[in-house]
Amino acid sequence: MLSASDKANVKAIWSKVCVHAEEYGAETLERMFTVYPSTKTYFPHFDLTHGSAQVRAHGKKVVNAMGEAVNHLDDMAGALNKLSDLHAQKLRVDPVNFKLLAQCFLVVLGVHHPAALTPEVHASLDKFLCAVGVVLTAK
Ligand code: ZNH
Repeated sequence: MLSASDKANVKAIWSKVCVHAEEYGAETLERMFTVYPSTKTYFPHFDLTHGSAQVRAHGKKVVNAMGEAVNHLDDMAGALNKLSDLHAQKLRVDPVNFKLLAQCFLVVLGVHHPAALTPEVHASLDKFLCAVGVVLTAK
């Protein structure tokens, strides 16, 4: 469960993240595909080369979906309901991959916002991303 201070930490750093959804999303995906190549198997239909327009567009969608969760921290399951169906029933993404994506996203935030990513904010974001993963794999 996210505490009140977790929620405040996530909202605060999100104000710096949301304006870079496409850039940070694409960097996150590029790291994930490079560091954990097995994750590429879910995207056989994508051009995964550096700078790919598909990766940029998908990265933006992913970060904006996280933003929806940030806007509904007290009802993430409701906010992500349709996405949860999509991931569980259609895409059938193995839950381990959510941890890998979260890990890469945290690295991207650390690169771009080293001062903002204090240990406390890091911990709150880790809990938040874990909660998003739980919602998207619950079904
Ligand atoms: Zn996912 C899709 C989000 C994770 C895989 N996704 C998607 C989308 C979104 C998302 C928003 C779009 C939808 C529509 O269009 O309707 N994801 C997300 C999030 C997360 C995720 C938020 C976390 C946090 N995914 C994930 C993972 C994976 C995935 C981990 C693996 C690895 N997704 C995916 C796919 C897809 C998606 C494959 C489809 C793509 C296309 O386009 O085809």
